[in-house]
Amino acid sequence: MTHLDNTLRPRSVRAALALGVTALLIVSGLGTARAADGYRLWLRYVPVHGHWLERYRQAATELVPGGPAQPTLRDTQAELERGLSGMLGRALPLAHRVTTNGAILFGTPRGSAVIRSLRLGLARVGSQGYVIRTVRVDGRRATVIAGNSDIGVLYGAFRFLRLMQTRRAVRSLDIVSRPKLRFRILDFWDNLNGTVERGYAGSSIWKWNELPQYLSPRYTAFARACASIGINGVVLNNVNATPYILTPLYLGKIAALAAVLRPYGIRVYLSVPFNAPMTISHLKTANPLDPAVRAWWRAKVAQIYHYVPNFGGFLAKADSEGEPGPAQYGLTQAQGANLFARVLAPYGGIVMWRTFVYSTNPHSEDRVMQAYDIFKPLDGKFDANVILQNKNGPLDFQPREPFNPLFGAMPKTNEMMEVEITKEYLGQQTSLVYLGTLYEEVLRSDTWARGRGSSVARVIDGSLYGERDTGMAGVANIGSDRNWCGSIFNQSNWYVFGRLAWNPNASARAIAADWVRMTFTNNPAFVRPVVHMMMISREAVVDYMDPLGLASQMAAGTHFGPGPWVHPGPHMPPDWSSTYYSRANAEGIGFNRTATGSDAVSQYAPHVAAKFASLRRCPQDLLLWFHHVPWTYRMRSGRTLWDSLLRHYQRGVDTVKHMRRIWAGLSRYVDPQRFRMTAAFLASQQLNAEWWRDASIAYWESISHLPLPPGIAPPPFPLKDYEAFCVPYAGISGAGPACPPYNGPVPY
Ligand code: BDP
Repeated sequence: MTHLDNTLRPRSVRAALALGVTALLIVSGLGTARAADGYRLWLRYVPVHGHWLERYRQAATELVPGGPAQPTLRDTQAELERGLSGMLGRALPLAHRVTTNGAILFGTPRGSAVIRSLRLGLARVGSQGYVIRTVRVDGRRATVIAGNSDIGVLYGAFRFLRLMQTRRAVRSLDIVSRPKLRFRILDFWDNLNGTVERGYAGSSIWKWNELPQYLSPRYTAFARACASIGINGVVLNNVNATPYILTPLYLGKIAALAAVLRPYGIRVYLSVPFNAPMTISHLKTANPLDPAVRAWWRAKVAQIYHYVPNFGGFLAKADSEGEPGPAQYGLTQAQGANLFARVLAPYGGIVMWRTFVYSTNPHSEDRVMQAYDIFKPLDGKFDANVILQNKNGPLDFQPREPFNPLFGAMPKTNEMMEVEITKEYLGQQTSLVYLGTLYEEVLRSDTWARGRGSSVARVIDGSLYGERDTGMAGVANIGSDRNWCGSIFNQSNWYVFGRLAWNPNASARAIAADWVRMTFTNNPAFVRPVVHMMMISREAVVDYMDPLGLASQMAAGTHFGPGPWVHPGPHMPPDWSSTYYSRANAEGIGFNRTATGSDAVSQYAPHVAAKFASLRRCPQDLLLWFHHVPWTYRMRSGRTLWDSLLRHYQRGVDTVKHMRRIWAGLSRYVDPQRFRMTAAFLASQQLNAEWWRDASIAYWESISHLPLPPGIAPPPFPLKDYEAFCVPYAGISGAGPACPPYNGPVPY
């Protein structure tokens, strides 16, 4: 470890550190000792007390960097200093070799002869994993945090800090971890004018007008938070992309951002419009078969890599919701994707090609079947550096959907999963919905693609078909709000996304518990009820928005609040309307997707298809997704469908009330600022849930003409008031309000 001697002298370092640690705490972004306003996320590093403090102090006596002071290792050291001094209340001396029991040695075998000599079996952890082990060095007990790359070491350091943050024993460690997925990416739906499509946490965190000269400290704080959970890629701009992002003005800004993110292992990707050659350079066509178009993209990609040498690649939304794509030229999705793949391949770039594509004749086919029918026949036709990006379900990020049938259906094609972290369809900013359970539900769904045990997790981690390029993308919920995500609990969804992208088999409950401990407190009197609240929160929104397999019943445009009455019209395509999905009429409700209906069930493996197709065996929480069922149908509970449906709405409201009560009893464990915000948001969520319940019941009553079952209160307003009411500006970026001014009673 001579390298260290060349740069830093231990004794002077020790002195400098003692003086510097206070200053460090004051100036260091997430480490700032400020009011608990959520800015520090789960990286709060608050002081440890009692017997844990004693134990941890013994286990962390000095820091020993094992490698040259390159940016990533420097940041790792800074994080360990910040975390340990925050938690242990004292600065740790820096040493160039292990001198005391409790040393923390971190680095790579390449950078440190000691780490090399420890034979940690690092071959198992690949380029991004790590080993944390209690070892003896020169007769002293030390903890080694090692990886094959500096970034692996950084991930390991965050893991080590998490152990202390969540009060795990650290005396005798042997942790081996490597990411199961290669690409763990946040997709920002951020527009260059600072608005965020479906964003509910303020404006974009990318301050394009300030870049490249001014680099907000937020970028570094963001990068640290991402690295702490293993996120290694960021798509900077909206999938509904504008061409400006590809122009030199923006490439310069992107280069500056990429340089900030780079030490944290985060690569930058861009969403690109398929017709950019036409809009930027006035080519007559964007047809991928045209040599001029191919040359244009080749030159453009060369230019991008000139600005950003570690550029990650493209994300493409093509032939979808008005975006241009290969279908316009009569070409396949593979021909479109491969155009990008071939120009990116020489640089090692990838193409994330979304399967959220509409068929050219939208009226011809059940909306949820279109992607499968378009992509399945193209299996094997995509270049090796293309990854198809499937939304978790076949429709569009609804509170509950069955898994997307494309998972497992394309053995010769890379497939990654896209989920929304932003809660566009789940109550948006103020509702408390922990999405870990939603993600876990889809990851654990068994596709039966290669028989039992072919879970979606195994499709996307490559263990089913052996792909190398695997991944998961989450539509970010991050904005410029002080608390990053619009609410404290929304932070848990960023957190769980990262953790599941690292290990899609991890438990949503265990991750929730870690997050609660790091974000609030380790006191079990707080952790237990809050984790419980998080674990029931998603089912609550399903109950009061889209119970029993209903989907897409929200208000048009804003997607905020109920809109089961939204029907096709001159400005409302059928497959964007609610009635298209509910198919409710005087006899019953639900979409018949069995062989006597659209036959969407046939897109699943036979075992799964048979289960979904059987009225008796279909999971009841997906009943109306697959079946059109009479109102009088007897459910397994013995109640009629009508009775059961209405009770779900009530149950959803009751769960929110229950969550409110839980939170109300916890004020003594939480600082006032975060307590009050969460309490107020839960109050608003209850109103939202009641609005959903009442409006939905009023509407279904008008269709079924059945009396309300006992115990279900009649809605306070007539249906026409619910139909006329709307919240005009909920998460509609750039565009005007989604409804006319409304002057009647306010049901929310
Ligand atoms: C829909 C969103 C829309 C997105 C689209 C997409 O409402 O804003 O552009 O998904 O994923 O759910 O492309």
